[in-house]
Amino acid sequence: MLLLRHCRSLTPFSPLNIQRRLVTPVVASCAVRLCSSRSEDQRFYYQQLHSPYWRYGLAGLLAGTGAVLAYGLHHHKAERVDTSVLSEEKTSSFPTISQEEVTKHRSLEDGVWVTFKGGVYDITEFVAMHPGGDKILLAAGGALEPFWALYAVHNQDHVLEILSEYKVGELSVEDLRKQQAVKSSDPYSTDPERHPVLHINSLKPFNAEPPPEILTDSYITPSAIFFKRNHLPVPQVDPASFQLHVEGLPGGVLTLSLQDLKTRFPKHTVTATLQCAGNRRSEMNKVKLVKGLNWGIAAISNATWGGAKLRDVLLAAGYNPDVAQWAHHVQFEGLDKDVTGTTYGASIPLKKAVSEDGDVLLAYEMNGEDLPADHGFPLRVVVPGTVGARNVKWLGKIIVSAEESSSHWQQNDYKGFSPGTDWDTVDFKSAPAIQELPIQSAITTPADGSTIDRSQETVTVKGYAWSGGGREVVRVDVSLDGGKSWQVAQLQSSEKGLPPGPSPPTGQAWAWKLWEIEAPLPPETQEVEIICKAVDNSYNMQPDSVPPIWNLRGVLSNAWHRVKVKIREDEE
Ligand SMILES: Nc1nc2c(c(=O)[nH]1)N[C@H]1C(S)=C(S)[C@@H](COP(=O)(O)O)O[C@H]1N2
Ligand SMILES: [Mo]
Repeated sequence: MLLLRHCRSLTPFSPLNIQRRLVTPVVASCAVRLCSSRSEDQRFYYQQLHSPYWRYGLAGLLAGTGAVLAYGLHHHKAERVDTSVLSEEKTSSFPTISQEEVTKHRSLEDGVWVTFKGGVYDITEFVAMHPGGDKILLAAGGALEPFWALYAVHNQDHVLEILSEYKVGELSVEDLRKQQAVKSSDPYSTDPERHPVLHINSLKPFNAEPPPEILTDSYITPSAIFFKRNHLPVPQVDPASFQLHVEGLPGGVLTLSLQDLKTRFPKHTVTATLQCAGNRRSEMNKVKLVKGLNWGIAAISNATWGGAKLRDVLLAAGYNPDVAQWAHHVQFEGLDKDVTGTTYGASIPLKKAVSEDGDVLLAYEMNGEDLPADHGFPLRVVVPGTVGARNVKWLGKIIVSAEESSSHWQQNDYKGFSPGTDWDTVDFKSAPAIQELPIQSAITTPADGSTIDRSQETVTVKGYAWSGGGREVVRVDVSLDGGKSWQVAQLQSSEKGLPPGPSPPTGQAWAWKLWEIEAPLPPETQEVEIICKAVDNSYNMQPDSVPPIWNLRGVLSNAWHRVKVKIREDEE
């Protein structure tokens, strides 16, 4: 708690955009993890930082591809500096600048300003000159601290030295004070703090995805940037009094505390990708308007979950094979409620729940730490290979039943329909609830609409690929000419990078594969259309275009992913 308050007080927020302000303690700890998962970039910047050329490391540090940070230390120092900034008698010779003014500077054209420890810096020139400059723009107009916390930076003194050359002012005292945001009676006022880099689709309830270009920077998605999909306010759950009720089995109701779950059952960890049914919905919207949050390509993330196996808990509650004679579903109820007291709920097939290989977890840990509030603290169900919606967070009750969950989200949502079905003709009862998701892949770099210099000769294309039901992605094909010719990308199936490690057991490929390919730029063209498509071990492939799979809710959007990139011819 203490840490949380400190964080808040050291981050100058933008008053215009309150939701961009937040950094959590979770960020701090995941930052360390992120950096222990190496990537080429990270190592590059790390080495740079410790070489005479460390100045070039700043791009990486600002951009977030920086090296390891002893966050606590940073934290301590930052707090001290802030206190002095807050004291009325300022001795600085720099002009006072409001956050509003800073916020106006978030592009190369308008200038790139950032704040750090109460100082305002104009880093336009720096951004223009250095590689990774485009990533720095993620922090433009706001505070650097949350980015440093996310990506973990140490050697702050060096960075401060570089920054000092660009200092243009001091942030106004009022704007620093605005950080102590006043909480209201808003049901969302107790929602946790979030990382400002997230692209927000809806603030209340909170729905956000990471920028694609950082999504595939690490095989394990840091919890702070893991996509967040809430239908309701985040419930406040006291872990000490928390109880999970397991109902519907011959043993009667089994009630378990968090402690029981942690001590009475063996702990398992599973690395599994979660994907929202609405991932890539925005591409369906372009074909014809659909109802739903306008997700880009990043409503998908990968984490290592730790907890008890649902199977073990059901066995403890009296499950035996006879139960399968009458029961076919396991229902889950969340502790998050709407104004009428209705909770979020969903169900999965009993077969999946009790299967030894199904790996369904009652997870109390995400990436080695307690579940963050947004991801279901203190307990959620993780159903590997199954659509996000069934992975019920803030889990309060499990019911073994002959019926599916009666919840709106099981019955009247998260189902697929024909492109010809509209809101007048749709009959939700006629379609099965989405469980296992189809094969999926998308390109995270280069970004759609970006420009590459012809002198580069090659382009590095990166992305993710995943399939539902534990089906393993076995290949990703990439085209640079709109689909006429194809090359096979290299797959990465662990934190260790390329090439991929051994395959998981058949039917238990729960985690995504990251992939990349360095491909020659096609000659004599000013624009390339880059396409990716993945293949799983059942030889399921993605459809080539959106119209044939368009549906009124915009779910299951998995057409070939396409980005257009311009090639700038060399001048002279
Ligand atoms: N209790 C509860 N569980 C929930 C939800 C919710 O709103 N409430 N959203 C679901 C949906 S639609 C998705 S995609 C995933 C998102 O999980 P995440 O926020 O951890 O990424 O949680 C699922 N579980
Ligand atoms: Mo979802």
